[in-house]
Amino acid sequence: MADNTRHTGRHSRLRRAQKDWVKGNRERVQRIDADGEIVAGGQERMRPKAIAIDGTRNVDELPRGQVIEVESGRHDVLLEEGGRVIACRVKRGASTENDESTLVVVGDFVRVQPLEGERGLIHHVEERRTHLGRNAAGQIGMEHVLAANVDLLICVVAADRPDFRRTIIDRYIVAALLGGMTPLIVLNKIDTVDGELEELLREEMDVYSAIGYGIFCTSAVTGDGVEELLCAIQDHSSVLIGQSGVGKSSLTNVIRGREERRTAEVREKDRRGTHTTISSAMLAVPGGGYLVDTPGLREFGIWDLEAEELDGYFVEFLDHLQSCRFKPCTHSHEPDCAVRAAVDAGCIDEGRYASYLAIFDSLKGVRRR
Ligand SMILES: Nc1nc2c(ncn2[C@@H]2O[C@H](COP(=O)(O)OP(=O)(O)OP(=O)(O)O)[C@@H](O)[C@H]2O)c(=O)[nH]1
Ligand SMILES: [Mg+2]
Ligand SMILES: [Zn+2]
Repeated sequence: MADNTRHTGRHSRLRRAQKDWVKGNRERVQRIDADGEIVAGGQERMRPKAIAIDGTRNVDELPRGQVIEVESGRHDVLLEEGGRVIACRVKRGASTENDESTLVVVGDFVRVQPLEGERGLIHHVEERRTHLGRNAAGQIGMEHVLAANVDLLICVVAADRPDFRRTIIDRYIVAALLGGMTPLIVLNKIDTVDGELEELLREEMDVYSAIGYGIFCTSAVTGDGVEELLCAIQDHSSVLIGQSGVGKSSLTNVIRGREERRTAEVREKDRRGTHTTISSAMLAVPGGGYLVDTPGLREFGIWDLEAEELDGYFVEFLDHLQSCRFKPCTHSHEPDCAVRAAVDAGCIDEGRYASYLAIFDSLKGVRRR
């Protein structure tokens, strides 16, 4: 397992310090006027703000719930008390304990003001224990969070597109570790290949089991490997991630034994999906735990990691890092680099090393020819 404590870049240190400051000064920053609106205290507009729904109550007294489904502006919240699900909107100026990121996502714990007709208003979003985030395209300084408070990240790729880029899996793994989750890798649609190609793909997957990650070769059509996957996720919370058409919703349906999530054929010519799933939904897993099905992604950029810190998120590099001649070493061109020596000696997989270089360059904003 990668050592998450290496995540100590300037940016992250600054954000942590800011968070600590806000926590320590919560009392000072919350002052509520007679209409229940927040009035910034001595420190202007520091977050988290406490919002009162009337002059006397603050968010801590509002019912608490978890967001179990998000679809274009509608957030279904399961209330802790009574177990009701209410359809919520987010209050303008709602407060959050998560800076620079998507305000409300599936899995978030929130404080809501129930309204008539099984509806409600989200006033406050609690700090996320874990999260799956990526770089938000076009939004500088914002993390696009896809799900929160789940333990396992299930990275799905499909065998009917054996051209899947390994860097995709490797990016998901880095994002999982950054967000405090354990990655699992699923090669779905294993029924679509046989013979040598199947062997080659299974070998590719073995690279991940060799470095300690759970791998599952599944078929949502024949049910192959699904029982093993179910055992691994039972009693845990997990989120499925992968490109459109790899079979996330189909797997969700077979795992749950019900055709609840809509699925659709991939395009014949390139086997790409058609972005069928439009909501992120948290669903119960038989025997315990829950699973979040998400819409397929086109791009997945890593958020909030300095290129120089990337090596700490490649678990199999960790034993070698101290032996590089230069410190820091980028493991790309430096002489006497222990990581490159380990690649040459066959101790580190070449594909993983190639992914490291590609991700390193993307974090640096460099394009390798
Ligand atoms: N042969 C085969 N087809 C599969 C398998 N899993 C899914 N499919 C098919 O692949 C297509 C896409 O599956 P979905 O479950 O909709 O894919 P998705 O990942 O949820 O896609 P988005 O919701 O668009 O992100 C459907 O036609 C499924 O029937 C599998 O294991 N084997
Ligand atoms: Mg889907
Ligand atoms: Zn090195």
